[in-house]
Amino acid sequence: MSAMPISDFTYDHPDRDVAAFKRSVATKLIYAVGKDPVAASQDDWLHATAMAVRDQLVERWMATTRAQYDQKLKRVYYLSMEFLIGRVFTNALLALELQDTVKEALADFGVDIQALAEREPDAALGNGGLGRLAACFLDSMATLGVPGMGYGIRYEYGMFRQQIVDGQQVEAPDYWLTRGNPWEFQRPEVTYRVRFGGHVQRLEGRNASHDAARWVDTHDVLAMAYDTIIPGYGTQSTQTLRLWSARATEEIDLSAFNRGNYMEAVERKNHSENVSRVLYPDDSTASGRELRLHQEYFFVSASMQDMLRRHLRNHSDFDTLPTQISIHLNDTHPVLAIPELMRLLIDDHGLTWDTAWSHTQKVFSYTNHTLMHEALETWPVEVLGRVLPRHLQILFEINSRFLHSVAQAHSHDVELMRRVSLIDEAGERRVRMAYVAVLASHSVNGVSELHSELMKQSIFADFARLYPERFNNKTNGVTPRRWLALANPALSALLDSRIGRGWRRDLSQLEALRPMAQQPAFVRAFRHAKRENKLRLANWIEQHLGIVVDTDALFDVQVKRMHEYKRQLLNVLHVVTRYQRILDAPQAQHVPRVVVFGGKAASAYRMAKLVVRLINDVAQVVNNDTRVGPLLKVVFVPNYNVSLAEIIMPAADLSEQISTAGTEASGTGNMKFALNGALTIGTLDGANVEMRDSVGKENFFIFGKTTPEVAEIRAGGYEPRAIYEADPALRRALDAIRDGVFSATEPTRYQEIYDALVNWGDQYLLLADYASYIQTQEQVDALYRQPDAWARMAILNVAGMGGFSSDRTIAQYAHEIWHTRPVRLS
Ligand code: 26V
Repeated sequence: MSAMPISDFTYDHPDRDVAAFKRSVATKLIYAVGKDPVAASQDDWLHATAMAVRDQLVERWMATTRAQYDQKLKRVYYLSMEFLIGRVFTNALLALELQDTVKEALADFGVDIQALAEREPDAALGNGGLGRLAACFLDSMATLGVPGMGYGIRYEYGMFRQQIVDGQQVEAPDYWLTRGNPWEFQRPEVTYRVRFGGHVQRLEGRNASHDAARWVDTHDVLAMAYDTIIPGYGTQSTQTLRLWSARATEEIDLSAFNRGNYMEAVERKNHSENVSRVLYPDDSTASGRELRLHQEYFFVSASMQDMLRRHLRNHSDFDTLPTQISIHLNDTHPVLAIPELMRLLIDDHGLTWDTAWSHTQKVFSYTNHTLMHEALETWPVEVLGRVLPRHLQILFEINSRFLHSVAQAHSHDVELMRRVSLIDEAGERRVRMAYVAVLASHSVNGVSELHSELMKQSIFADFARLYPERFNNKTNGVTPRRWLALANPALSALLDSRIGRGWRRDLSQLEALRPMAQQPAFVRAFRHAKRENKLRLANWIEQHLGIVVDTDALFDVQVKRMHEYKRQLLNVLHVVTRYQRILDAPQAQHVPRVVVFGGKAASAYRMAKLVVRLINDVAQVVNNDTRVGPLLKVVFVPNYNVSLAEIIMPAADLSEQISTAGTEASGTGNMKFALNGALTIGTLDGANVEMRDSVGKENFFIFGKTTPEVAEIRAGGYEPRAIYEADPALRRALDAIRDGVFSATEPTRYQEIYDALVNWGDQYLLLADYASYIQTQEQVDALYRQPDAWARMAILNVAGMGGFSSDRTIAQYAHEIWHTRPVRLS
């Protein structure tokens, strides 16, 4: 390392004026991209501009890192299998307040900034809510100056691209790195060895610590770091996202090579590097595939080694570990970090079991993101024992000590011990990863008030009795930078002109809008902004899908992953009912609607895929029925992702948040819609409950059974067929779907959907909520007939959403769980 102080170091400091920026882009284009400007493509320009913008972030990044060291701050490590970042370019410009400068600089080169921005591929390293939350959290941690780092996997293939072919979902790979990623810094010198397989030897002899063991004969993979700078807004402070990429330990296996088997040698290399190849595209079922286990351990082991190395650079031992670091588990996917820390401290650094365990419990905290049984991770003991024998041993030891303490405290209550054991002994023995997380963490939180309560009553009931002080709630939030300032320039400009620009860093300032709901001029301007956003979406729909929609119609939107519990099918039932009512009375005064759907189905989730097909089939029939005309249009937006969300959310009039009460942990799309001035039609589920309380129940369309009612109905022998038979409108809609009205070439295509609801128990209670949903949709129509009243209500929604910033969420994590202080930058 150079001993030269930074002040003596000379380099070309990037200036921020247009002329300097032009010079910087031109230099990048020629020397880094290696392109003659006359031959440069849009992508070349994008690459050069991105690198010029990145330069502007680097000084902030280094200053932040330096200040964190100097101030000896406790660091937060956020471990997540997913970071659904989306596009980086426009967000970086926003953070640097360089939007106008870069626009002008590029215009001088004859390059259109917006066209460039739209060429950037999304960094789609996540499935849905959980991954996007991690991205919003990094943004807020950067903005608030929380010291630390996000750790994850640098997947080569992100979330699959969804194509709709003949109305059906077809998955295509998302190779997002084709043209290179200008935002990342490869760090070949930050590489760790991650071990798999092998077996464990107990240590004998006088020097051996009683607890330590030796893990030998392993197959190893290297983890190489790639760093991305996450800029804070309105501050010099930044965050780091460190993603691990798998590399083979030797470039090729020389022994195989020498035997002349070149192909085998290359295959082995590929095999190792497969670990970080692809994101598992399923946010609903824990499928238990072995590659997934390899991924989980791979990134967790590299991250733990990295943290301990950093700690030992500044501290002589591990006594200070609990006051210096905090490790947060984003769901159970990184739970192997727990036995990995134990292993490193005991086997590699010679700590005793008790000291290692005490440190472990102090540093870890855990967030649960779902109560859905099929999404809860468990790993077969057999698989863990084969892939990670030492970790299985450690997990057994943790369990045995834990069960011993339970036995002592609860007079050998065997039933209780069986229930809380980290090992599920029923059938094939499995490790319950969520229980490991709860046992080893000092804090366990849910993501909305309702979810955090249900968590204590259901999956963690026994643990909540054993360790009540661990459990708490941290209601989710979303970053106002991306989800308002970037996505909605029209509304942002209006807000700036009336309440100033401070809301970007303090979203509670939206409260100041409340009185403006009564000012006709403001209401007019607000409606104008909404219209602009609707026009933008309408243009997108016409250009990409060839469907012409009326921008005066009510834009009714449901975008999220396709899942039965989210009940896109209930929405379809409303659409069909509406269609039938229009056919009954084509001349009546119907409120025109555009119903927009978007979302990916897990590739093996048959029912979800069938619903995608049904939506597309319904769209086909309704949109081409001349009797309906502009009164009803149905649009399925293919390949819903972060960048499409940025166009869709601001254009919505109505946000559909209609999951069965008690099933959606929080939702975050619900927040993005309301923040952008949509009204919500929703159940009392997840964060909808708190949103309604914040914006006022008179400004929120709640319908359907509550969580206790749902439980009661399920307990009391639910009979969906009786509801079907008693409700003519429902019956008519379901019969049409069953009889092939929307699938004339194959009339039985949707028999299964009908059966699932009417004959097989309607697991998510669509029929129980149908009547209430339809009735509430009628109230929505009635309000939409009074545009000013609608707009006033929408304004009150925006005004009430200040509490749902991820800045608020992160501030709570920082104060109440991590106990960190923000970095100070001069
Ligand atoms: C599970 C699995 C199983 C193995 C394959 C890959 C994979 C990926 C993700 C998951 C867990 C998904 C849990 C999840 O996304 N929960 C959502 O978290 C959001 C943020 O807290 C919350 O707003 C949503 O309500 C909740 O569904």
